[in-house]
Amino acid sequence: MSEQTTTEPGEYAFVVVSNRLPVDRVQNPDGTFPEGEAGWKQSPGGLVTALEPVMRERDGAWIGWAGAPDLELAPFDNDGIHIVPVALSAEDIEKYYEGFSNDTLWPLYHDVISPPTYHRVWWERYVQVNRRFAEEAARQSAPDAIVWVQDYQLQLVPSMLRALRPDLTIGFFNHIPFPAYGIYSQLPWRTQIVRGLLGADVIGFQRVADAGNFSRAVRRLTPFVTKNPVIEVPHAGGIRRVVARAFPISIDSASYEEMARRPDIQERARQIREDLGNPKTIMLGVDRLDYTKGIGHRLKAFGELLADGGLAVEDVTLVQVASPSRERVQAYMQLRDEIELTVGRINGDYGTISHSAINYLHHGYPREEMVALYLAADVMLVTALRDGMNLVAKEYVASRIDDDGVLVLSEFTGAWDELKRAVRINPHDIDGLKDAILQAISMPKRERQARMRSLRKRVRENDVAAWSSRFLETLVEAAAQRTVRPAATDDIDDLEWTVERPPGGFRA
Ligand code: GDG
Repeated sequence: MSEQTTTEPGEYAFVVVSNRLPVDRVQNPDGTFPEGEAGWKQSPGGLVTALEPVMRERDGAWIGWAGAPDLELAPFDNDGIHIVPVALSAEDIEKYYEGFSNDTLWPLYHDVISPPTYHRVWWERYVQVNRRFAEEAARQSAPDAIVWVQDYQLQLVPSMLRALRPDLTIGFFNHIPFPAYGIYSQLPWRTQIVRGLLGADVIGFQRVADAGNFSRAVRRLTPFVTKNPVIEVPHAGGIRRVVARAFPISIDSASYEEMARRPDIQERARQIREDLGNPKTIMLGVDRLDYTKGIGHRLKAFGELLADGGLAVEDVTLVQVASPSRERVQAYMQLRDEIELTVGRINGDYGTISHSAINYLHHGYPREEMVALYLAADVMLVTALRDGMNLVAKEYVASRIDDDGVLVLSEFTGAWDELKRAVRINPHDIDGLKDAILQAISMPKRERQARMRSLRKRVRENDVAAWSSRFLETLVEAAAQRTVRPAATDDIDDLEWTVERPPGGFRA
């Protein structure tokens, strides 16, 4: 990939590129759009909240897909952010999004919990769609602008964009894990993806381990020198420094605290407890219905506790919010069937007329309702088999303004690296998970409070605003020292993107 083509600069000094736009189209219940209204509503994500101030301050644009096929929409302004929709056809969605992003990269990057599917036509479409995003970013960005690319759907954008606009400062953040090389190496396009990412000045990961896995992949697949956290990439006759390190993402913790303090939300939490029959213990799971979240393992442990008398259905209710996700991908359809079969069995076997064991909710809810659920729950179960971060764990902690409640947390989440006062579990160890649930339920109040206070402090100190400032500061610094010295050899450029490190290394 060379730098022959350049694009005329645009006018935005700070550009975010993500698969989805931070706004949702507002629809009437019948699917039509309200006449005379803007028709767009900001989606309530932490990322938007964190970046909004930066966007306003620096003349920001956000490039992404509007979420429905074949929407050819002109750019528009929404709440101070310039929104630039990228159109995706039904075939783009099928091959680039549902296919390569969600059925190849997602399972591969989550340690092949579900087998990844490799299709060359999906890959080709991934390349095409990434190019479209890169071209749009090149068109929108002002001279020397900062561009921040988000997530695994767009891993080729950094190098495509650098080729089009060498003046830009480019950051990339990967929201999901980056797997160990033994797993990553399955990917037929492993070198191209690494090469795509290395177009950035800073590549951010959730965990130190993810950044380490990426650097090891670079060492195996390219001849580039890595000096943690810097990777030296030959470029235009010199060396370009790329920083690859961890920036654990977080939530807008103040907004969760604020919601938790609202009397109407506290009242709703009381109402939820009452509607559930005021059991001694309410346990809660909140997840997108995804096979990485370990919902089946959680249900198995809970079902066994009811079966062996460790728990009684009169005393404990599990509320499981499983919000609909990727419903057109085969593995997700199958997962839904499995989970719903298990829930039905457990409720059939252990429920009574007045008590269901599991309150299973296959819906999305407003954020206020989620906070009421967090406040109502004595025990929060986060049993992911692999998770980049897991924001739900942080949201639960931030909402517990009463310093009460117990977080049971899988060690395979990024959140575990920070939230060490949670009750740690290995979700594959069902007996261990059962013990942890019993420990959480019977934990004395003093211990619950001590743990929750420390967890809350941690989440408050590293909120999403701190996360984005740290990333952007690193990005600006890295860009300032981008080219540090001439390359040691003239021919290294030829090696740049074409050669994988042979077994035993380049200089064996
Ligand atoms: C990816 C990575 C990483 C869920 N149901 C409802 C609802 N949610 C909200 C939660 C939370 C978010 O969705 C889910 O975030 P997670 O972090 O738990 O998981 P992923 O969706 O898999 O996110 C993950 C994250 O990116 C950020 O980098 O942490 O590892 O996989 O905010 O509250 N929100 C509402 N109603 C629902 O029904 N309002």
